Amino acid sequence: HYSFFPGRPRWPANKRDLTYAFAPQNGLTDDIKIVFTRAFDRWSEVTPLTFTEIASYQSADIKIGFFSGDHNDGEPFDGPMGTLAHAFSPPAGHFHLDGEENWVIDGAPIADGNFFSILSAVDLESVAVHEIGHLLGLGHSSVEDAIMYPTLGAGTRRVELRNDDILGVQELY
Ligand code: TQI
Ligand code: CA
Ligand code: ZN
Ligand code: ZN
Repeated sequence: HYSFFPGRPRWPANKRDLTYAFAPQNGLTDDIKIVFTRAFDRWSEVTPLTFTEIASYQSADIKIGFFSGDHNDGEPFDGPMGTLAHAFSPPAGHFHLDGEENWVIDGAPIADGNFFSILSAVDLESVAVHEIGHLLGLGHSSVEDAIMYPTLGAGTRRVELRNDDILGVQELY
């Protein structure tokens, strides 16, 4: 079953059109950005929310970036595996991904010259869909195939919202 964060934080009722931006220093390719577009679309399909990319990182509601190790928010990343990403509940909108993971898109590693191990491959879209759930106010679910279930096997892809995820987000919006 789905859950919410303590106090049930959510984006306010007068804010249904959310903007997002990528950290400028990350210099992300279009392939990577499209994965986030697909992940946001899954949630906008089942809610009155819309998500639009804007250029300004400063003024975006949702700020997405890849960071390594300590990145000054008190929750340092830890290299391959362990913590993959974290997102803060509404209305913080910070969405950080561990830049040291072996991220894959549609089964292919994001080319960056690092040593790549299939044993630690992490599907970027699966993590994006899960973290957006947190950004919208969902906590973890006890339903094993729900997007908001708290574990994901290495190399596993899980991107389709389940009924449990949909019922949870529709209770908020
Ligand atoms: N990051 C945790 C997560 O997003 C951060 C976290 C731990 C957390 N406890 C929490 C967030 C309680 C909200 C509430 O769940 S993670 C997965 C999954 C992670 C894990 O790096 O462990 C995904 C990030 F579900 F696969 F295990 C994304 Cl998809
Ligand atoms: Ca990590
Ligand atoms: Zn962070
Ligand atoms: Zn989670």
